[in-house]
Amino acid sequence: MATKIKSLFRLPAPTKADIDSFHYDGYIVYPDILSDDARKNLISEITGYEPVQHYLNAMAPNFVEPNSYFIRPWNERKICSDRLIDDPFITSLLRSTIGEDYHFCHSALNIAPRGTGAIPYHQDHHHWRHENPINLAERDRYYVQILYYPNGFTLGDRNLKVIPGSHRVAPTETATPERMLAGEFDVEAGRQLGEKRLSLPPGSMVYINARIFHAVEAKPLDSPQPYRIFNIDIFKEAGPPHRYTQEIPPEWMVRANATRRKLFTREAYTEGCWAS
Ligand SMILES: O=C(O)CCC(=O)C(=O)O
Ligand SMILES: [Fe+2]
Repeated sequence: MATKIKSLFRLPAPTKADIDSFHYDGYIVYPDILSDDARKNLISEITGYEPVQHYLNAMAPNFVEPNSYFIRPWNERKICSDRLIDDPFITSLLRSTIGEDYHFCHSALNIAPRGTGAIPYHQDHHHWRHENPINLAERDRYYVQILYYPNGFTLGDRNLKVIPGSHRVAPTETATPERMLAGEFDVEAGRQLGEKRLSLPPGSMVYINARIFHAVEAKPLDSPQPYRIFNIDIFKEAGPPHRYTQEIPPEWMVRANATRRKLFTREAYTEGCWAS
């Protein structure tokens, strides 16, 4: 009998409405989706990671710091963070949105303390702005970002915001977020494009098509939350490397089962890898 793997998530699989939202809006929001144990373990793994601990200790007690902590790729993953990569819920989400043929691209970790500045509207599909044949051919393939907010965020306090439907606009030089918000691409998108600011409780996740424009607001100096934790896993349809497709640490490969090995078996980004 097959053993049922216990999930870190409260839901077994996405619903039909979730998948529709992914295609129509370009993202799915899952408030408080991590189980209580998973959320607590993820937070303690991240804050217990030595460089993060060092960073947090150095800025205590006020947690006001001009520079946020950022690491990419984030390879020092412990039990819970490691399981995020192919938890049954994540596998189910990826299969039902982009299909079977995908790879793990890379990960990152960010700690944003009070005083962290805003991130302007951007897309994260790293092939779009590179005019060479490989990248042009890749532009319509899926590149999915899974954003985790273990301690959540509130409006006006390092909140994520998105332009729902902006993934439907062809990625040309003229398709800027300013013009989208001014209504110039409503016809192409098939809807009125506008900004949606999110607010999410601890243990939340946002699953996005990296073609949507998204941004992050600043963290005020008087924020009641000392720092916001953000970790991200990125997956891509099988194909050439993206800008940040990471080297897989050899020890990950050694302990990977067959399914995971398939996720990891792809070329990493290296200087010159796009030259044909
Ligand atoms: O910090 C966030 O909430 C999202 C950051 C972001 O846009 C990204 O990592 O691509
Ligand atoms: Fe982004």
